[in-house]
Amino acid sequence: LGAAAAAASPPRRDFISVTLSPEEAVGAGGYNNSKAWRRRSCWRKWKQLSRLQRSVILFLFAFLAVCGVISYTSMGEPWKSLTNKSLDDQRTEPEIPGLKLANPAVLPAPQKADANLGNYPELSPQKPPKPPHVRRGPSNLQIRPPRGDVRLKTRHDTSRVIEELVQADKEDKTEKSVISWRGAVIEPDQSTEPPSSKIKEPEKSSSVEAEDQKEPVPINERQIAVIEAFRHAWKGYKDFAWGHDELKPLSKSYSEWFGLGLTLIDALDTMWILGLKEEFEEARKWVVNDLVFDKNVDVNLFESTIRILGGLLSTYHLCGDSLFLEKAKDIGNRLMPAFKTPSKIPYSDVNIGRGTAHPPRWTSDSTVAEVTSIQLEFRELSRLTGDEKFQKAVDEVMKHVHTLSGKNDGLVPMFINTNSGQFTHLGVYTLGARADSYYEYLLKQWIQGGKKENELLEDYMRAIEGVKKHLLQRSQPKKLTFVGELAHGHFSAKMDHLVCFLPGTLALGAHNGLPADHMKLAEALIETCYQMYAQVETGLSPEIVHFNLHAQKGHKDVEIKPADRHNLLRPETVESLFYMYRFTGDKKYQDWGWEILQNFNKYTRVPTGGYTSINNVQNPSNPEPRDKMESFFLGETLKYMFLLFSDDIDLINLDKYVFNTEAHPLPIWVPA
Ligand code: DMJ
Repeated sequence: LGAAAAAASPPRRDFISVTLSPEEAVGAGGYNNSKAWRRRSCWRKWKQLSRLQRSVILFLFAFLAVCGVISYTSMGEPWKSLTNKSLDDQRTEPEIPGLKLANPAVLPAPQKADANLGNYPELSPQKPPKPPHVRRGPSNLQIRPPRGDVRLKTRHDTSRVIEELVQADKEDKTEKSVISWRGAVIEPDQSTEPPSSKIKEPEKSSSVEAEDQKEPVPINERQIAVIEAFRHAWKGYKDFAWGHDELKPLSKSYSEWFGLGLTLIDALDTMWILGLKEEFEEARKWVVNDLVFDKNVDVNLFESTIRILGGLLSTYHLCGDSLFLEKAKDIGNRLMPAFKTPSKIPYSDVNIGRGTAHPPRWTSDSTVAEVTSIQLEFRELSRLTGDEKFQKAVDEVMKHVHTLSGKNDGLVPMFINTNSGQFTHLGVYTLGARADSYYEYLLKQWIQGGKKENELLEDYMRAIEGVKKHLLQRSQPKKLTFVGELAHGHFSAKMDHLVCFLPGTLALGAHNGLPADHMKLAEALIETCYQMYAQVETGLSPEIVHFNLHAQKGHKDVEIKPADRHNLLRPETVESLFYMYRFTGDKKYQDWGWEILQNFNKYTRVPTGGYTSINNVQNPSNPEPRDKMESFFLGETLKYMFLLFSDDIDLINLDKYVFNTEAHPLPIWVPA
């Protein structure tokens, strides 16, 4: 075939002829990219080849064609059977070992959402939600003791704890009941592998009807105060920043970050939980009519995952409206280009309109917290859609990070390179910015997946041991236990407010069977986080504190540097107070939260609507408003306040839901 083709080809010429037509001479370089130009150019190049070169090329083409015919014949049968299946059943990507995906896909058929407010009978601003299993009062709020007499001392003990937990989990398999929450019904799948639970169309099952007859837990004065605060914040957003990312309450305008209505999306599930029917409906209409992701805009992968994807997924679960799942799928797909890197460690930024991704301009590193705190959301998206690519991408990141060297007793550096996949800037360890939610998501993924993924638990347990060994210290004079930082062997008594997520996470771990000393540590740390507010003039915490390690006359435990004395309305302490109250029933946690809410009202509330970040928590007469309300104030801070003040453990039951790092509750696949 090759020889025949070669014989048929025209004889080689010894000269090159160049003919420029007017069309070819377009522009300075005489180049235009028209098809005709490209065709002629190819033909000329072909003619310039020697006979031998042409023969080789033709032979290669022939060879490839033969291979193609052979492989078509051998793959014919499976291909035929594939094409007979529905689109949803076609899985061309390899299966993740140990992962059974719902097959066929579990995405519920699109549900027509009602614009009519009357279709949310349980949603009322003045009424509490109707939870499935109403239990009242703190008497039910107890720390569940760790299974067996499990105590953690050494690494060997860590593996023993894991083994014991796995064993206990096996023994603990009991009949799981249907979970319901305001219409969304989830039937936990009894099979052992995630993600395989099936989300059903919102419908009233008989068990839900029975539960509806139970007495609702009335909301209390403090919860009403949270609703009032939310409404005030929402008023500012609605009046001056509607559909934009963040409210600037003083200048009565807005700021854009991604141009995707960030505050509105972040606040959707908060409105649902607070029972703000009208506000929710209005926001939903905006999502229907105005939320468009096909935009030439760069978004941060982590921030848009936790706020937008997380917010849409949790709203879908709470209200059962498939609109939110469709939007979640859309943004999820648009974020996927971030994973196309040499190492599969995602880039920090994605252009969601163009489908391109890139690292920041100055580096090819991503931050460790960012690439390891998108898993809950993408895993859940896989479970709901039946499309495994989302989970596969994020699981790969976790598996890779699990194997990396450069950790210090489970503590991770803050940066990871997207080309090499290795940690960079080694030797610096913090539980604050750039590493924080790595630790949080180890535990929460383990919980989300039904406590079966041992590598996650192993990494979490090791990390907590690392915290105890390297980062814990006590301050003077009050002997507050705090988490400092380690830089190349030097301890620094610096603690970000961000670290205050840790007591809540530790308490959640203890509630899920991890050692009781985790709860002890949580109790000590939440006291410290509270003191970061209580020892400051406005009663509001600064962004960063430094603890005194030596007693000095007239000095408190907490010192604040001028550059660190701002407060961005962050949620972490209130978040941890919520967990502590849920698991202990100790009212002091509610009282601390109440103090904080009052101080937010006193120093950050803007009379014309909205709340503002402030620059100086040490100056009650002028806290220097910054003119910005972060979306997480509505998404997280006020939501955790409302939950903290509630005595209804089924108001987002922590055995059925796990909160993402932006306070968006996602279902636990195999609930406890
Ligand atoms: C939120 O976006 C998330 O809680 C994140 O994990 C940390 N930063 C803010 C709140 O402080």
